Amino acid sequence: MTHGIRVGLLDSTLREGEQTPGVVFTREQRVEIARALSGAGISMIEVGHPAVSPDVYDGVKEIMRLRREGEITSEVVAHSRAVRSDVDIAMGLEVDRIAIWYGVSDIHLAAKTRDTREAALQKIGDAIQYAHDHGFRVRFTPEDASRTDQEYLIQVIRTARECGADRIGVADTVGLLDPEQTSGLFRRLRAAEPGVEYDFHGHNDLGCAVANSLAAISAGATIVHCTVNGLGERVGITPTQVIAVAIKQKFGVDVARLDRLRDLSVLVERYSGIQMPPNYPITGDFAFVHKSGVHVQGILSDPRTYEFMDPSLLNRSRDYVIDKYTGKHAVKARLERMGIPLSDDELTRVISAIKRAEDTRSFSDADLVELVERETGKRVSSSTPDNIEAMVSVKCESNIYTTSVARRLSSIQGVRQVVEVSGEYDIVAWVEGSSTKEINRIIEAMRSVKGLSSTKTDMVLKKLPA
Ligand code: HCA
Ligand code: CU
Repeated sequence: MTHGIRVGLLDSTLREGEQTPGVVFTREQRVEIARALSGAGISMIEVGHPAVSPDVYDGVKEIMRLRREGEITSEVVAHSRAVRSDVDIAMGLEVDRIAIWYGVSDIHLAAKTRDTREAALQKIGDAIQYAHDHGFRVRFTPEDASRTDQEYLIQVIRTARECGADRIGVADTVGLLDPEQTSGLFRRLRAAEPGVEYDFHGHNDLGCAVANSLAAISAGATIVHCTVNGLGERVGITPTQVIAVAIKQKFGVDVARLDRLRDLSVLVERYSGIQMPPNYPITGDFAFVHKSGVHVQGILSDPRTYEFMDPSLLNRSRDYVIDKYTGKHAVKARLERMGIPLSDDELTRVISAIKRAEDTRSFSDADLVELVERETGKRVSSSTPDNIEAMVSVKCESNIYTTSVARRLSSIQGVRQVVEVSGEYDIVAWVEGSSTKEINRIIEAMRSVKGLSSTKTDMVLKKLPA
């Protein structure tokens, strides 16, 4: 562990994240996400580019109201092009900091602005000076810094500092750096221009965004940019949940409340419509699920055998897959958790039944109870938690692809099965929860799926064996 590192996160879910294909946040969602990020203790949040559209503007305005009332404690940053009209809009909202950016690589200069290097320096300097003269803190981001001629990059950074920027955001806009290059770049920039603090903004096109962010921190960056679930242009940037845990693990620094990360991920899944795969690091469903008999045996005797971090720190718990690879230890642990103690002999019979069951991919608690009852003749169902079930019928909007709605519904926690049907409704979903409150929460999550026009819920009163 390296001590003495000073670092924080800038979460850009509301700016970079909204540049993900298909993602738009409503004003209310923007405010709710900002509150959640602040509640998770993130240092800075980039809340959008207010000059882009009225709803971004309104969202930022509301966020700043909450900021003044002390309900949002993160530093609020607004994005701005290097033009006075954008800066004016951001200043009118009284944000804490204005982040001005400009493409400075030869590729960007030639293709986008058609500026000479000199002309670009002029425009950059003018916009920064303008914001600074009005009393605003300014971060300047040389876009495409990772492909910019380094002598010119240093000139850009010097100009930005002289005109009043106190932070420089080094952007790997196309995501082509590796960790070694990232750390080399930061060391050179800091040596050449030590009068400012540095951010790192890393795109994930080569899957190196987290590793590059760690390298940037080791080389002196004091803020790293991230988005919840790694949203952003193309394949996105550094995921907040992963970098927060990686920084804790590597540097021992708390840059976010780790117990909030899973909820943040679920919230942003819901509002972005982009579901995380189960094998996603840290917040994915499988992050603390163990399968092979050898692994489970190890975990049960000391969880450190196959986990570097205790899942309870993330407000999560570990679980074991029960299927034909499963050993005795996992089945025993799962049954004990359900309050079902079995003798060695009974356990052996249950395990051999699991191994014989060819068509079952993995056993849920209910499957397991049924199997125990069948194999041992014991009646144990009463010791499983009482669950409430409901059948939810769903109508989709006429222009929507039903299967995509069905797929989204099936990934909501608590939704057990989803079928597409003909007739009055388009989809029927089977929902299960421990209380009516929980059922309501699940149905509310279902209703927030895009393309769904109405739902009808029938509670299950009695189930008969087929
Ligand atoms: C953009 C470009 C940017 C800016 C990064 C930053 C990039 O989409 O506006 O301002 O920190 O990746 O270069 O996201
Ligand atoms: Cu970016």
